[in-house]
Amino acid sequence: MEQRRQNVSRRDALKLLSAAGGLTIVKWSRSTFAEQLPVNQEIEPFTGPGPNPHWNSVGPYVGEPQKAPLIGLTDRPVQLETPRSYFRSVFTPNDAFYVRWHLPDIPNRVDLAEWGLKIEGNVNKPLTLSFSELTEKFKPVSVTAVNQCSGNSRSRFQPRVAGGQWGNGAMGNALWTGVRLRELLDAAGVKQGSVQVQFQGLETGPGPQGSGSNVFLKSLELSDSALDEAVVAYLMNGEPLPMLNGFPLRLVVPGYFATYWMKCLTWIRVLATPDENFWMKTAYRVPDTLRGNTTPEEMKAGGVKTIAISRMPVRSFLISPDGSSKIPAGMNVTLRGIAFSGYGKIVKVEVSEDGTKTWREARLGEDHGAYSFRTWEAQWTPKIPRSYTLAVRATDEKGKVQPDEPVWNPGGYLWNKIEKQEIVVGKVSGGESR
Ligand SMILES: Nc1nc2c(c(=O)[nH]1)N[C@H]1C(S)=C(S)[C@@H](COP(=O)(O)O)O[C@H]1N2
Ligand SMILES: [Mo]
Repeated sequence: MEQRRQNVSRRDALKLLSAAGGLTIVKWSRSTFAEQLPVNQEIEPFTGPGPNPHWNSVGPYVGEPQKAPLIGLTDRPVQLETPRSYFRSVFTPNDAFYVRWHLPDIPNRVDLAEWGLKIEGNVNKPLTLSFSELTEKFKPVSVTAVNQCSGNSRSRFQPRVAGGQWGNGAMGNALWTGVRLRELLDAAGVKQGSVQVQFQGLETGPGPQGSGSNVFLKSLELSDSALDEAVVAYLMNGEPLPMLNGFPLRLVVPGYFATYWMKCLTWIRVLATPDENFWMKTAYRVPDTLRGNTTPEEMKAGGVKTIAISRMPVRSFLISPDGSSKIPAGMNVTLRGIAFSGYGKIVKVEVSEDGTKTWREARLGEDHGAYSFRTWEAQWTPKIPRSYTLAVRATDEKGKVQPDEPVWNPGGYLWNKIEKQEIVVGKVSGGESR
């Protein structure tokens, strides 16, 4: 027992204890708490609409409990986008991590003394596990993985589609620590003939008009290999999860879009028949075509076969420079950014300074695992003062490379077109006047 638990450092264990004691109740009143937020010194001032105004969505900075000021998309349910500058670090800080909920009545407190994780349905031995049973009786494991909303970058879709008009900041990367989902399922004993496992969190409230759904439910196939890597996480970057990101427990499905990453996870339900609830049967489905592509015309004509969304296609981003200021000609600039893929390791990142005509390889940063952000950097010394179109594209270990063509589907999912950034190079700084 002692041996097994050494995966979690003493520091982590202490934090957990304080989570179980001091933080058992995370309480707030939305309206008052927001004003009391400490100003985060690391936040950069909004640099205004530069030549590339829409890396992030356009919205006011809002303060929510346990959160740095983030870009507000909607209030009820709360949706917050992470500003570009936070992606300079490979791990996204918990207080800057984006937030997305579907239903308006989200929990604002969880009392761990009363809370328990239920494993039920088509199992031999239904279980209710207390928070300390979860942390003490099961071996802690950690995985670094990107959490990205299926609708990240939806605001790029042409023609526009309904849904949160995210820029690129509905994503984040964290070290998740918790218990293997398979171990929990084994503890309860999945009965023969079971097909799926369903997840439910603590919130309620009316879903979309006419959907008849007042709980958010997501399910995965029991035979899905993604389940082998899934972790039920109680730590995010070594800290208890912020309430808005799913305290005290969330599902982490490395490589999969975040729609399956159930927050405030409280029910794990083994199903003997496929889940046909609104969030599986109607929402979060993509055309069963290459890249999930279709057209408004095909949709109107009907008959587009759809499948439940799953893994995230390969993406990459230039984080700095961000185009908010001119670069003097002849100056050496380090281009920096991130890349990731839900299909595995990033094997190559290339940059272009002529809008995708020619490419050269960037240097990859430290490997934090197949489903993590991978940082990259490249040197660039623009000699001629003019405007440049930088572009970045990544390739994953399956040989999938980002395309320069947009994708379109009615849900606004799976965007992974090559990102471009205008950079203005000005005259040599200082030199000419001396
Ligand atoms: N309980 C619960 N979990 C949820 C959701 C939700 O509405 N309720 N939304 C999912 C979707 S679609 C996304 S994009 C992610 C967002 O995770 P975050 O808010 O921690 O960034 O949570 C997922 N888990
Ligand atoms: Mo999402």
